Amino acid sequence: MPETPASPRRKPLLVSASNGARTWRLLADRDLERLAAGERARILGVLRYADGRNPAAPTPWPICDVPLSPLTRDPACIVLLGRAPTEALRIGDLTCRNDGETLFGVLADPTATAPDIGAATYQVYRTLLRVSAELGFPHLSRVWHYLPDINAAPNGLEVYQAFSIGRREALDAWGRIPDAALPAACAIGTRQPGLRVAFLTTRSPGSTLSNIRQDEAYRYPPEYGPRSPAFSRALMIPNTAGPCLHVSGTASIRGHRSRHAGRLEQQVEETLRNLDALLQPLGLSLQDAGSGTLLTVYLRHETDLAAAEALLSGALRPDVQWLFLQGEICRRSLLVEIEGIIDLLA
Ligand code: 3EB
Repeated sequence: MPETPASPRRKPLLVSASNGARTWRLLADRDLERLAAGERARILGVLRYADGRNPAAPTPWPICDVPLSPLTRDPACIVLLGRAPTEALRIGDLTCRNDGETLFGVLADPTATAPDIGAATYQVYRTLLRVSAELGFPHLSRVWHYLPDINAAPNGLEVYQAFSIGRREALDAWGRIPDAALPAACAIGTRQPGLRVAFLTTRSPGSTLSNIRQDEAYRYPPEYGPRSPAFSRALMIPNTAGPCLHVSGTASIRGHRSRHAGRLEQQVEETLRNLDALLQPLGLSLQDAGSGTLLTVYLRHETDLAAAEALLSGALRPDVQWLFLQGEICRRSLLVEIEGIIDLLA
């Protein structure tokens, strides 16, 4: 009998010992000081998660100080790294940093509250779109949105829906971004006032990914709000150090419907299936994700941490890094949302 040929390996992309292409680090903020000089020079900016009683010290980089409690380390910083040493670019009173191809910045409206989130979002998005174009990095790749009381409905309209309207109207007024090129995103609720938006934009366009298990969010039917949410399921940033995939907040949604209302374990499993389906067109599965992968996991209830962590540990390679945060998901029935950065050659 002829020997069966070894099964083809279809995954080398995510597996390599090299750290050369890494676009992120996950650190406690005291460890920012200890980053090696070479990496320190490549910092584009920081997303810092802390309970809000403990504000960030000033840094030479844009920092998005998010009042969400990390559940496994505190405070936690996601440090975004460029492919080369970065430099500051100033426009008005906003300072962004760039590496020649990618730009990072943070826009906040610190006093925005639930009733005025639509107007605040519109203004912040107008600024984001104008600034990134004026600085020469017009392609939105990834936007992080943190908004107060996301599940409240102070004017008879949910805060998340008002946010979606403000974002959509600013994009419509700008008129230059087709739906198929919308950025990867997340939108998470905090318990403090203030709209906080962090963004990555690029000189040349990235490419968006769809998810075969999920409708495009920008085509959700009106039952989820008068204007549909303007984001893509994922976006691949071309980076000379290696491609980097930004995965949007992904939840227990099939098509456009929420699944497994109130059931944590089933929601985590559905979410992992969605993430797996997202990677499928790349010839990859979640099992292939290795040390180039950072997942941020938002849990509505801190008490779900142990169960969620056990499920993730069972489904992912041990060298995947993750960060658990307590935050509110945009649909009330959802208990968990997972987003990620996957450095494909790291
Ligand atoms: C979803 O799939 C879950 O409005 O920017 C995930 C990621 C979600 C981004 C956004 C919303 C957003 O619809 C919610």
